[in-house]
Amino acid sequence: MSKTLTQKILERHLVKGVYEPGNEIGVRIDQTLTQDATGTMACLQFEAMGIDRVRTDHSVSFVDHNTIQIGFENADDHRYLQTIAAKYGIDYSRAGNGICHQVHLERFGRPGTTLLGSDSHTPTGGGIGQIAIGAGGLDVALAMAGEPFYLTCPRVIRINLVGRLSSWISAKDVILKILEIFGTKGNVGCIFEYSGPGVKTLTVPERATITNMGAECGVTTSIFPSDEQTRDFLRAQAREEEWEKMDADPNAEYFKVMEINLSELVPLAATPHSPGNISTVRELEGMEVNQVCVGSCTNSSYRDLMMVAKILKGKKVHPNVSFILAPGSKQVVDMLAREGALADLLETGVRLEENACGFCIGNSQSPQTDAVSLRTSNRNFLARSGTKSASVYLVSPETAAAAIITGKITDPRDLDFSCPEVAMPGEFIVDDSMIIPPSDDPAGIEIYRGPNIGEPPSNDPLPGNVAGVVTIKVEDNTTTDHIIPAGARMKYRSNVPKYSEFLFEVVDPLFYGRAREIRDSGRHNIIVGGLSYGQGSSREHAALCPMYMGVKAVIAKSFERIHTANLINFGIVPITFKNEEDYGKVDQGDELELPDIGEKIRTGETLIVKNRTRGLQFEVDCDLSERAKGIVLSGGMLSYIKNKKSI
Ligand code: MIC
Ligand code: SF4
Repeated sequence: MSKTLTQKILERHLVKGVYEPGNEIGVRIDQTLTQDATGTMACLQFEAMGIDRVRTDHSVSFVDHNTIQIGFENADDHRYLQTIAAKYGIDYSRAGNGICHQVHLERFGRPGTTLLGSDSHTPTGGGIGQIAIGAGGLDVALAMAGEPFYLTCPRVIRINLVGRLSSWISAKDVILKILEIFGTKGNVGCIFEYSGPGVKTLTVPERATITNMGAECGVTTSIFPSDEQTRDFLRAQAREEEWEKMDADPNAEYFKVMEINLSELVPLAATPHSPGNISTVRELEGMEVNQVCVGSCTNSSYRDLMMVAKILKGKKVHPNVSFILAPGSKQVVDMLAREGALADLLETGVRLEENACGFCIGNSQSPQTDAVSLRTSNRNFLARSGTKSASVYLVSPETAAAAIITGKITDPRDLDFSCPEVAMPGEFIVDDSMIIPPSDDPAGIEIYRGPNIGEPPSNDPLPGNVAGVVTIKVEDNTTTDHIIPAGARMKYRSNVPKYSEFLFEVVDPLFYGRAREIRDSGRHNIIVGGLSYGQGSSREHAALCPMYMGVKAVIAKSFERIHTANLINFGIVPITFKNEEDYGKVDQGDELELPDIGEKIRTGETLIVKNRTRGLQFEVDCDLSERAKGIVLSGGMLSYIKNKKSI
């Protein structure tokens, strides 16, 4: 039987279930990655499992998010992560070495393998032919302990690339086009598999830009074949022996097939406040720009920054623009320095940030009030930049560079010079000295714990009846950035009681006070959401902090994949309206009851929501696998594991 590339890799790793789209399957995970903002909690959870060494082929702990370090908290977390890595057999990529996805692609990603990462942009690894999936920290901790990762066996969508990108158009425009077609919701349970003659025209970093931002469509992951381009990249990274040719069979069947002609693409932009709002740059041209930020795991490779350096060579940053650059990795900077491009960039008047997530997560370089900020990153959700009134447009490095020169949104094809060429180097500078290998004497390692690091909070089993108040009702496309902000608040990631104070801060700053009052009065908090609730990041704090505040159920029109898994892992029941119109039958402040919820989940009987305030009731769905039912009824994964007495 002909197979898709996805099927070939997943079947190689299948340990539970039958490969049949829609089924729950468990797969072995070869590699894991964690980053510091999700990693501390993941490591605390891993420690609680009582395993003495990670059981993956390779696990890496990256420090790239919280590198601003205002106060002691993040520096303490980094030290904790370093000691955990040394003790448990994990490579530790120090702050300054680069963004997890960029560094993982350069140094560790391997065709044909599985990678699970506690960050939603882990699919970047799909650019090198890996099945690379983002998940909550607890799921990654379980994978580090050698447990399978459970997912819905995906429906594979083939994206057939034909043609070749024209000058001034790049990989970012490809993924923005895909976002225009597929949108940010409705793609749960799918994988994008790229194929066709256009594939060989794209280098690995270009492919990685495309798979990285596939995350914004809500697919499980995206993957490119592993071919001669992949081999060239691995050779240039001095690890050609890790190459393996991987491709789909010629007659493989797909859930859907879609063709994109690369030659027809034009410069595109995602307009505020969603990566799914796509316009052509032409439609936006002339708009004055206050800030341009280049970097993030989407567009910070050697190819991208070299392109920006070449476009800007000999020019100055427009006086009204603040130009921020956050390189993806130390390797990228070393390369730019060797080739003189770093000096060219510095001459323009750039403001250089560390090799880290930087501006992307909103903990630095927040733009001015009402600013127009052009960014090469992947998310422009309301307030993510740190400035609620700012309008963030997501663009390619070429479009960003054009605005740095002109001070306005400019179609780069209108610049009065031709597009520079950037060739991939035959050899990258390989210096892994900022990756600290695990200790040879793990017993001798004492774990460092700063005062901001708390125990992961526990939860009680799900009560027989849930009865409480709708503490908040939110709209369609509520992202995890809305549920719990990152940016300046992220330094409390290891301190759940403190971090919980910022729940829904962007949407409704009074949420925390209300939730506390309801919880402390012995009632349950219930959240009501619209379509695609929990879009965006993998941050499990968007479930963990609500759990801490006594949220027992979220009733929404639909959910996104990672957030659903996180809710289940923390014992919060994800419930969907049977009829979307019933969303109108509940309001914030309504008293709700879900009678016999425990029993009904166990038996699969239809769940009823009684709205005591309005005197009406309606049916809802709670479609959980047997395993997920067990977890939710136990009050979350940690209690589930404890009850099973083993993992
Ligand atoms: C993001 O881009 O939103 C983050 C910050 O990288 C998150 C992870 C986190 O919240 O720590 C993600 O994408 O998963
Ligand atoms: Fe970091 Fe931004 Fe990428 Fe998230 S999206 S991993 S914050 S660079």
